[in-house]
Amino acid sequence: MSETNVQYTGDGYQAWLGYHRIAPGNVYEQYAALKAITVNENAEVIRTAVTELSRGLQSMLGYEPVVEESGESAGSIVLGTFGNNAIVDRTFAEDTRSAIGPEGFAIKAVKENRSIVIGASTAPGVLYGAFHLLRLMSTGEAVDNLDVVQNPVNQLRMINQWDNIDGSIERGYAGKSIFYKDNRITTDLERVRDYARLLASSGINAISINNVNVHKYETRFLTEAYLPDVAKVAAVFRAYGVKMFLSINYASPLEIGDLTTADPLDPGVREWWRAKAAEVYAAIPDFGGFLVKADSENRPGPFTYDRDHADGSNMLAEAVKPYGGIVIWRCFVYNCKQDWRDRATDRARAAYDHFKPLDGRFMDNVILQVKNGPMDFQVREGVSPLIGAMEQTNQMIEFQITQEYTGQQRHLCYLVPQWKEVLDFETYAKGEGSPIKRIVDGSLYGNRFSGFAAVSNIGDDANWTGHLLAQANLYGYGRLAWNPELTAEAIAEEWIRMTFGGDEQLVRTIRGMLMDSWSIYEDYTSPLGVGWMVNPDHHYGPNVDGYEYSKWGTYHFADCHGIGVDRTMATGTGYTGQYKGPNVEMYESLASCPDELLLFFHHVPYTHVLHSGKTVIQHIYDTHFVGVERAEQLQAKWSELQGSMHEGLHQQVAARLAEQAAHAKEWRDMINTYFFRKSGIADQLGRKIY
Ligand code: GCV
Repeated sequence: MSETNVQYTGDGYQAWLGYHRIAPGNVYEQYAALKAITVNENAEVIRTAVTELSRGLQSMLGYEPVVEESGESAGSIVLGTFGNNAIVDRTFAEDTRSAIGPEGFAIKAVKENRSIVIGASTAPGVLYGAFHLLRLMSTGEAVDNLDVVQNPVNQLRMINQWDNIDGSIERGYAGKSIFYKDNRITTDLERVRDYARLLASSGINAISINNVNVHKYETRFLTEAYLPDVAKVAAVFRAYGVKMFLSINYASPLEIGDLTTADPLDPGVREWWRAKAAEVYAAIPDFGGFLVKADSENRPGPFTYDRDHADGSNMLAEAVKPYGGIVIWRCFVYNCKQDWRDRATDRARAAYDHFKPLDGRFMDNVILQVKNGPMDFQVREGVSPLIGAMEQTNQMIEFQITQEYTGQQRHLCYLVPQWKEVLDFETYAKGEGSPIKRIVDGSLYGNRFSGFAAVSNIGDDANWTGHLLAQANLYGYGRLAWNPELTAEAIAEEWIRMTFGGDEQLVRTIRGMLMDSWSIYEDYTSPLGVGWMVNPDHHYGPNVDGYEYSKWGTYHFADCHGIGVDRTMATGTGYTGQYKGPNVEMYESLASCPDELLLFFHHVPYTHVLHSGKTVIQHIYDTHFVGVERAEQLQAKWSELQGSMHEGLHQQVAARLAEQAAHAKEWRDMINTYFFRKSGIADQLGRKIY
């Protein structure tokens, strides 16, 4: 083990960029032939690529490559953009070059002189190519035959920070914010730079740096007092090809201006935003645009003035348009004060009901950002029927990397398999062949803007994510946004090899743990898609009736006879009618509704028999017993890995897995007892229910 290899400090700070020292043998000879980096361009992002390559090679091979401007020395990594570097131009034929989009790259190994050439049409493309090469090397792949052409599938690959200026993070489970300290934007940007490295290396190209719930002080980010510091953060991300956005408060003209209204149709308000946009772009010329949560969960918005979301977003879009800016308008809009006892007010319906009628009214630099499910990032829920329902509107999907409802980074829950399921979901929006991934990559309707957004899971904990293995979710999100066709297993494996090295037993074990973890978490928490069952406000831990907005009664409608939310058109809220084609009937009918979503769509007696052959109540008992056993097995599997990684890394995960196993029991006991008492039906296997 190398002394200089920081990965081995055991705190996990280097994450997947630790670049383990490679031992002689196998591919080592190929890698060690690479002694130089040849580059003749000086763009900032290309300089970043050189720094990253030097750093990676030094860590993996133990020597620093020579950086030279020209020359054809053997064993060089040549970097450049098309039309600016003779070697790059010679290496890639015209048809390859024309196949490379703005952020794509080509990599080719030149056997004659054991060189590798990375070519792209832009500097960010070169950086992505450099990270790709480093990924191949740090996962032990051969590089002597490389012939790669890649373009990102999604245009926007964005991270949303929910960080507040006081240093807290809404739904953050890994310490305090790395962006804010003592009510100021941090001036120590080292950690922000390291975050930018992590993001760019996994393919992310955009970030909003403040919470969508914009409070008093963050509203002032748009003023002279803060803009210079905001610009400094933007500069750090710029060097990594990551564009910066800000979340804004819709009431800004009142809060930081001297207007008496924020009415989007008021000429004074429109002028105020135009001037504001000019100020922001003067400070940050490549500013991405605004992210907006309006008229939801008590946030201000156009409803106050009897205007709708199209009026609200278009007014902002007009202001940023001259600069190429965009407005990302969130569709997480529902009435959080609604009475859950009234079965006609179904929160799941809200986004579609609000937005679908507005299709065609949004400017072409507005994107609607829609959560993957209609409720709120539950361990299991239906896919949002709004995605794909608006043919004439730009849309992007929002995932939640931070594990608000999936264990809060104390429990292991690798979310990539869940996201894959959503992306592969057939919507029938334009007939067969309309999966979610084709809607959010813009190809189904030919949208101008589209892509992925996700709520970050990092904080100032040494290992970034609290639970070391939760790093796989951040990495996996970026990789999936780059290419949704990658499998969850392949992404897991890349991440494991880069983070822990290539010991085969270790790779197999951790990959298995990650791949099982979502279903384990689902087993011992809320069953069959019904969701929630968490403690109010902080959302951690079991509380069957506890969700804050269920104060008027249960949200799952469990009584002594049955459980579940009837969302059918025949007898329920009519939500199933928001889907298209065969999906309507699939969810409407008890006979065809998939087991895992049964209670999301139907209210059934506890004795209802699932496709699995079990009754609902027996399924609840069984999964909760099995879930605990499986959580304990995670612990056992991890303990077998002791000695195959730095003890510090091993210990931190062992501690989290112990907490998870203990906590799974609490879930099991609380849920099983509740339903035993409610239903009065005994467990067929006679296990003790506490
Ligand atoms: C940022 C849920 C979360 C809130 C979050 C909100 C949103 O309600 O619990 O913390 O607010 O979603 O996505 O806007």
